[in-house]
Amino acid sequence: MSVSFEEVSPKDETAVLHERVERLRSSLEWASEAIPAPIRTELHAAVDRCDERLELGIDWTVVALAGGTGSGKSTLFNALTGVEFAISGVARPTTSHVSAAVWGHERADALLDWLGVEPGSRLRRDDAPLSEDPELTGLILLDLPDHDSVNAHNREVVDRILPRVDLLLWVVDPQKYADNAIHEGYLREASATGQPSLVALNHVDRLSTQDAWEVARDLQRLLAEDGMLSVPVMPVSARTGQGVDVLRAEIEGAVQARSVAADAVAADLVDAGRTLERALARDADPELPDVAELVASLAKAAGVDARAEAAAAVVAGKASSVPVQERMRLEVVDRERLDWVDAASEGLPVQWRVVIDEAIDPADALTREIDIALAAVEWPVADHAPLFRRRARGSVIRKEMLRLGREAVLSAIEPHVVQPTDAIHQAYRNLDELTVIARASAPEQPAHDEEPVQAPAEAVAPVEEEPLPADIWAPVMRDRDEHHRD
Ligand SMILES: Nc1nc2c(ncn2[C@@H]2O[C@H](COP(=O)(O)OP(=O)(O)OP(=O)(O)O)[C@@H](O)[C@H]2O)c(=O)[nH]1
Ligand SMILES: [Mg+2]
Repeated sequence: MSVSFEEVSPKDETAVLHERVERLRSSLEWASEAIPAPIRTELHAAVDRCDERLELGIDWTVVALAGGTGSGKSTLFNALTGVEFAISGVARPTTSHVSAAVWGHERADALLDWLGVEPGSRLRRDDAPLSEDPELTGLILLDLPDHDSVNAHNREVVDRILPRVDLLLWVVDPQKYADNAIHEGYLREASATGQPSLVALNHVDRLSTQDAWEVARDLQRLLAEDGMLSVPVMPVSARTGQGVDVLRAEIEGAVQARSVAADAVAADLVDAGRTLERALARDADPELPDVAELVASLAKAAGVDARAEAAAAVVAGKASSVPVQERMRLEVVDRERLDWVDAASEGLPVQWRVVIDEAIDPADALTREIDIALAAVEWPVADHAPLFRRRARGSVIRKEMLRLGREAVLSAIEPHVVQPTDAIHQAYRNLDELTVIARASAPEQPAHDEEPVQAPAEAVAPVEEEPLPADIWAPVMRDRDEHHRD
């Protein structure tokens, strides 16, 4: 038995994705208030979904047959498995619960539970002679209900399960391939979110070869308009079995090539990044304000500088004593704190200013912290020095007092101001990193976007000139460059 799929153990990939998901989760926690609630909910759902999917093992590839009622999903499921397991029929809609076929030695129960497949709807290699295809090891094939069902329960099942699927296999029939419901409701979405997809044009045994080819070309054109420029259309007949081998080979390729599940998780994260873009400012790079400057200002306001000068004066014999340590003034801390918040949130959306403001200690708490820290300092004793050492001793004690005072102030603000600001900046950068990835992997816009009303007549002409391919069962692919020239 080949275990080639398992050999491509994508452990490192899982680890990297796990790390990213974790970073995203903690960034969301830090930044929660800075992100509008609906976006936050969406992001949390994406994070949980990715987390759960990674947890369940990306060495399984979940492929789902999706499409309208009667397009032949269940029949195709049976053709691919070689077992009459899914119920196909003439009463519409036929399927209202999900069936799964599992090609693997393990049971994948946790993953099937997560997908919501009932125990009685799981077909395993041990239970039945699933098509003997070692190349499919690791595949979980799902037969879904119809996506645009008259039955609300069916639609709910599909909408719940689709985001959890690694590879979508859309099954369309020649009558309904152009239906808006599938293009607008699903294919554009799958293309926008980057969810790996394949498209099978079923029922082609009912068409002449010429008609099948024309429908496949037209479907390819519509897919390009949906943004699916590199998704092949595979003509098949689930009833006669024509084209099913090509489709199976395509699925094998997906299962074997690398982890489709990892791709799906990555795409999910990229999509989360796109959602996030709405909540982040473009090209903002938060900078930590000057900590030394803040410390120096606060220390000065607390009288540290004046006391250091006084100590030097005592050493020089120009003063008799060093004044006592003053209490920190609340209004000074308040002002310095606000300046800090302003500088720390420069260039960021306004909500982030609020988040930083809330993350750092309020002024009264900071004032207390600074007072406590300064009161705990063991200050050097300033006494008269012999004449010839006055200058040097004065300078040393001045510097030492400044150093001790500033260190004390720093120790008070570091955990309550600097660290929380830094954590929020880090959260912002982590989130922004995701939007950068999302922007980098944005799908190519179909050329037709610029002319939404109608494709120009000349765009159709070259299609008609296409020679009929020798092998009608080969996937139909529209050349990208050709598309751009249209
Ligand atoms: N001629 C022909 N008939 C097909 C083909 N595929 C499916 N059928 C028939 O079309 C009807 C519907 O097929 P199903 O497999 O139940 O369709 P489905 O997509 O699962 O439908 P729902 O479960 O209602 O969503 C059945 O009578 C099938 O025998 C095909 O490729 N060619
Ligand atoms: Mg069905």
